[in-house]
Amino acid sequence: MKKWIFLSGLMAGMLPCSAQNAPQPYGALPTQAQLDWHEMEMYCIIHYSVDTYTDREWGYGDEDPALINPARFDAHQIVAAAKAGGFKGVVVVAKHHDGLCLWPTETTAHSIRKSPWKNGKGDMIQEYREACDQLDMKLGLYCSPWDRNSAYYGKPEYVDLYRRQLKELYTNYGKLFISWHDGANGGDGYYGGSRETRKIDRSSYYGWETTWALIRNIQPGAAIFGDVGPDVRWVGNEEGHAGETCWATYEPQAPEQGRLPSNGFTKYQLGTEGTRNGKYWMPAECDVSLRPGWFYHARENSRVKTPDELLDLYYKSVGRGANLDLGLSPNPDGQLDPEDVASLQQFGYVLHQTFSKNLAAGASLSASNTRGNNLSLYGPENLLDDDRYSYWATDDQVTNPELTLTLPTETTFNVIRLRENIRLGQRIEAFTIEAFTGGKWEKIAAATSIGANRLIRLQHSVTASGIRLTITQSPVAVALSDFGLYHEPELLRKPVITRSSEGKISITSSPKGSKIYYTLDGSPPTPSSSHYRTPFRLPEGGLVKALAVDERQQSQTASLQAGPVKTAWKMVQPKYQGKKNPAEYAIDDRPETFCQASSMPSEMVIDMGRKQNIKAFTYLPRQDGDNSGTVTHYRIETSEDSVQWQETADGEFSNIKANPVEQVVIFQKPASARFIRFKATEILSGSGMTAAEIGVLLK
Ligand code: FUL
Repeated sequence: MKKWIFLSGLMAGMLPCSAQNAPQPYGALPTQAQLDWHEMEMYCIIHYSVDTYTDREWGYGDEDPALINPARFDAHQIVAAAKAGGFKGVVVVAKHHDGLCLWPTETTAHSIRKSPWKNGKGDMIQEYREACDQLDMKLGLYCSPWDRNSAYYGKPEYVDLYRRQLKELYTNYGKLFISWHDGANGGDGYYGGSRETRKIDRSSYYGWETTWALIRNIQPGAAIFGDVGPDVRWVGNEEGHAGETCWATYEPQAPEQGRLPSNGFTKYQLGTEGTRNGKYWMPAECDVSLRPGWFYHARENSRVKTPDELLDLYYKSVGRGANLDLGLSPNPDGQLDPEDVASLQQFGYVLHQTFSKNLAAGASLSASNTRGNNLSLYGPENLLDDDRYSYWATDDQVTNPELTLTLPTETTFNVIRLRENIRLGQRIEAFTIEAFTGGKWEKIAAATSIGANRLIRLQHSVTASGIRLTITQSPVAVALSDFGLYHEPELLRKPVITRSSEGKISITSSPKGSKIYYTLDGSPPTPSSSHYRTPFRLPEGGLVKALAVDERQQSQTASLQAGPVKTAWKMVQPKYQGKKNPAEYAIDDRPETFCQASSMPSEMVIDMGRKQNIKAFTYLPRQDGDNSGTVTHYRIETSEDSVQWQETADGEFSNIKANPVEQVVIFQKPASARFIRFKATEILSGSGMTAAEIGVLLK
């Protein structure tokens, strides 16, 4: 019986529709490479290169390849950690914007051949290939189109060189699941020594149509990712979440209407939802790093995302029909830090615990309609097998069917999963779920867009003996392939540490009732550390680490690096910048407000009230989703008396447009200062700089 259902389900998806009276496919449809990509659900992206040693997010292009000499580079350790997290493959950054090639390329001298690692005979991409093969993981590659090293960048020769790099990578390292193309383009760089700014027209310069044809020719099974596809689109943020409603179809906005979209062109108008009935099947990838930045920075060691943060992102990406692409950042030794590995492992463990058992298995199913009354081919039993393409279908005119599951016993669950047979397109628009609990039917959930996957994570567990699914909106007959009920074990969350503007530290934990322990000296907290009972004052700031413990579990450690209180701080200059976003908003300790200067160059001078020993400066860009006025290049000066000034730091806030997290500038040596001047030498757009919060860290 099982076998027959499997075969017939497969045939229904593959044979000419009329032969099996199968529903007509609806709208844009996925290719085989896209179907394979959907089935992966999660993979990692690995950033390791010169930035790992220079402590930057984007290299300038003049870095010495000799910087790369890891003592213990171990592709196996990195890929194994991804596998333990439940990820199905890795995308390796073979060349980032700095231009250094991690494989022995013939196209440029700026490569791993110039590094002392393995006497210039090493090949990191080959080592990842071997690790993936050993661990049964898939491999994908990212070769940055923007190259701040190449003298040819911006000229036609570079496009040819870039294609030769892809040819080498896609010919010599076996089968790839994805060809990953970043959308960051042009700007200042080394460019063979000319050290200038080069701008390109992102819609025409790269000749993407030709490059895609080349990729399809060498790697026909690889999905091509770019900001705007063509196979997989960027979700529009680097925070790892898709829209609550998320369509796998997409239609780019003008001026690309009517022709194939090109990578990078509409990057910041992407939005997280896609386009209902869009012309192309172009599902979203949600990329986000396990750490705040994509590359390893020791200062971010206490901010590795915890398993519960990863779970939250999982439900907001994979749970909305998108894929999750999690950034991993090997350290200068060439491996992942133990904290990163531990977080991946626990995340993988909880996923496994949750999804290895479908609690709906064994239920008896009854549908208000089954296509042609053909139960063996289109009956609801197909929802409970492991085949993503066998499905329950209704007659053409039945678009609001109901399905009732009677569970063998009262069952407790907190996650619901639905999937459509996407070989027939994305059809269902909305549905509701009721549970038979306490002797009556109760609505427990309602959601939109299903597609490849829809997960509903309930706030509280529900115990029920029956479940009713009602499709409330669908333009055509339904073709649903999976229905699952799961129980996610409850994790003791890491505590939340906050600091009030008066310098009071509060720590809370969830679920409530656990005990909290903390340290203030940077050491990891344990149950013998100080026991937190009530908020305490920490006016000078510092590093707070906390841990929650209950009778069953111990949480991950939470950390907060707090600066000194700003109650005595004064904005010396500018005095006032309009009613709406005054300069003082940059020092009000409220990240939701931001100041906005009216012209460039913009600078602010802050009086911190007294002399202090400052080790770092922090800048939080505006957090309202608009990036106008965000500072990309800065200069910081400090002074004890506001007469004599010293230049303390200058540089670039790389990748701040796509990833607007707090930026920390650590000074070469601590500065004794009462006054600080922050000057924006370049901003993203708009007339003057914006800042949500400016701060310092004390020695
Ligand atoms: C971005 C790049 O600019 C970042 O450096 C990183 O590689 C990320 C995955 O894509 O757009």
